[in-house]
Amino acid sequence: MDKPDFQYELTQLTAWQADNNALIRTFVFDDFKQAMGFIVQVGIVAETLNHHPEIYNVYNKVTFRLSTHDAGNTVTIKDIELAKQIDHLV
Ligand code: H2B
Repeated sequence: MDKPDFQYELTQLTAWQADNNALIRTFVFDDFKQAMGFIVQVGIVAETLNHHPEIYNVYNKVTFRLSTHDAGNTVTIKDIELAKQIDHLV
């Protein structure tokens, strides 16, 4: 029963915006140093999961865009897992 689980998990990611086959969330920090530190933490998680976000940074803001390239740039359970782990870092 993969599909209902997937849809349920998606509804639990309230801080993420589902946009054009991707999950998107922007984090705002006090300064660039904190933003960089967060990116590095997310990078470690991404390596552990072998699933890598697109990362966009402007000074104290970091935006992650999650999609699965191997699945034709769609949102899969891998993106949901990465989003959950990113949320746990905050
Ligand atoms: N990250 C993302 N976001 N999507 C993928 O399809 C993907 C990945 N595939 N990280 C992984 C790496 C794959 O290319 C390697 C070979 O496992």
